[in-house]
Amino acid sequence: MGRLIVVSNRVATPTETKGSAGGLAVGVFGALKDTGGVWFGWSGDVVSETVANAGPTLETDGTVTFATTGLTRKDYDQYYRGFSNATLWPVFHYRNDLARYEREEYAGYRRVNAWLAHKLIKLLEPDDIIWVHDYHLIPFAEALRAEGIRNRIGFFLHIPFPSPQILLNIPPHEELVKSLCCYDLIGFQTENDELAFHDYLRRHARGTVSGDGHAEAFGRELRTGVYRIGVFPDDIAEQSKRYESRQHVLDLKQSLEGRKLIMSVDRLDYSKGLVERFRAFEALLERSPEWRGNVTLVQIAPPTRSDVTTYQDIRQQLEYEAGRINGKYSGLDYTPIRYLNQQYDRWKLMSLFRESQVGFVTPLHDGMNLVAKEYVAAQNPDDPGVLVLSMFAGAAAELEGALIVNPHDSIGMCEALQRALAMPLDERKRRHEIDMQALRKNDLGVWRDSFLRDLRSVPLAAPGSDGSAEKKKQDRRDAAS
Ligand code: ADQ
Repeated sequence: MGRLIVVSNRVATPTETKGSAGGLAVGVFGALKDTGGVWFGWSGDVVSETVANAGPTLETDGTVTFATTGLTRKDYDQYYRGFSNATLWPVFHYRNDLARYEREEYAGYRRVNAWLAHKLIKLLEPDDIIWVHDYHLIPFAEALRAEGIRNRIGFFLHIPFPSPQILLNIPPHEELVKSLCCYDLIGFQTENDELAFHDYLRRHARGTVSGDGHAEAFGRELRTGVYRIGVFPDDIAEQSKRYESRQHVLDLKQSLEGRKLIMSVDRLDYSKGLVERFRAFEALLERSPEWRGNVTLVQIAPPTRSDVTTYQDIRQQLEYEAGRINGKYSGLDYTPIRYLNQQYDRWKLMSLFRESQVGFVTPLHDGMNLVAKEYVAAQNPDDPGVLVLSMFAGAAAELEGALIVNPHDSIGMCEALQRALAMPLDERKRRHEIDMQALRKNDLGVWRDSFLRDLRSVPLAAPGSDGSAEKKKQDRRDAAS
């Protein structure tokens, strides 16, 4: 079996791949260890042109090589901060109102993809399979193909794929989808995302799609599939139990003085619906006076992408909302919302989840949302908390035991909180068991292994072939005759 080459915008360090019980880094690293291979991408550093052009820097751990490169300031601004996070991210999360489009940034995005692909080629062997992750790297396979690479290349999109009417807002939408069609296999988080992609191919690219996920467009044949990313639930359960009596949990418990706890954890991002969530919590205090002074919302939200203007705006808005609501409902010994802009260690988060009565996860749009899955897995099965989950998180399709809400309906969310806070033990246990079964059935290993199995089964383009749909069909006819 050939090696696995993983390509992602950021590469986890060898230490990060070992430090947590269920992170994506651990899942991907597990697959790399099985076959040996390379994890290639940006180091996270902004460097001079000389340093950027010198890389990649190689670090090995057993049979796995971590190959990273820095980006120049211009590349960072155009590829990462610009087109990836100020155009693709908002549009793919249905926020055209927050998106901007600059031709130079798009040109930079394609240039960096081509530059990265060129760097990777030196590390490739003919029977490697290549697994590319996420929206930063849509043109990556096309750039490899342009340099004559014929290996199997798969792509997994971690975020939603928008419906065509939304995607059309990005001026080079056709070029982007054409680039996607250079992959052999494209994986989506949910059926809705896959359908939206098929819809684009049929209606805007004169493509064809067959029931089994085979598609043909822009002269290329490819496969698509749904691969729901998961967690390792039993590892998380074990971790949350192991740390439940640590000092940070005891401190929190003591400070709550018997109040119920609602927990929310997100990156500080406008797609996560934090403002709407704060307002739903406000509605709870407004409409249910019995909960005033008796329930606390802890929102952990470390800032990300803070050099993108829209992220500075959402941060300001949240500070205002938290201050306003706390001003209205605080007492001398009670603060309703504890809003923390900090990154926490995973094991700490899991044990805090276990301590809370409600997990409040209400993104406006989210590819999957692993926090929702982690919250369920971290619960004490004898006294579990209740997950209140947005219908627009990919996880909602799997977690039938959660109370599903519309994040635009603050009264609806408030009613779900009321129900969750008052839910009898029997019902909580039943709902938790349903969700744990779903998490076990489709854990992180299933996600990874099924994607890689499907990628390995894609027919390889014949030597000398240009990999086009026509040539592949001819190869099949030749093989059959
Ligand atoms: P994210 O948008 O980052 O990921 P999510 O899946 O919820 O969203 O979180 C990823 C991880 O970050 C989780 O393991 C979580 O525990 C951790 N995390 C979040 N906030 C944290 C904090 N304050 N401190 C420490 N850790 C924190 C993208 C897509 C999602 C998709 C994932 C995986 O946007 O839709 O589920 O990729 O495919």
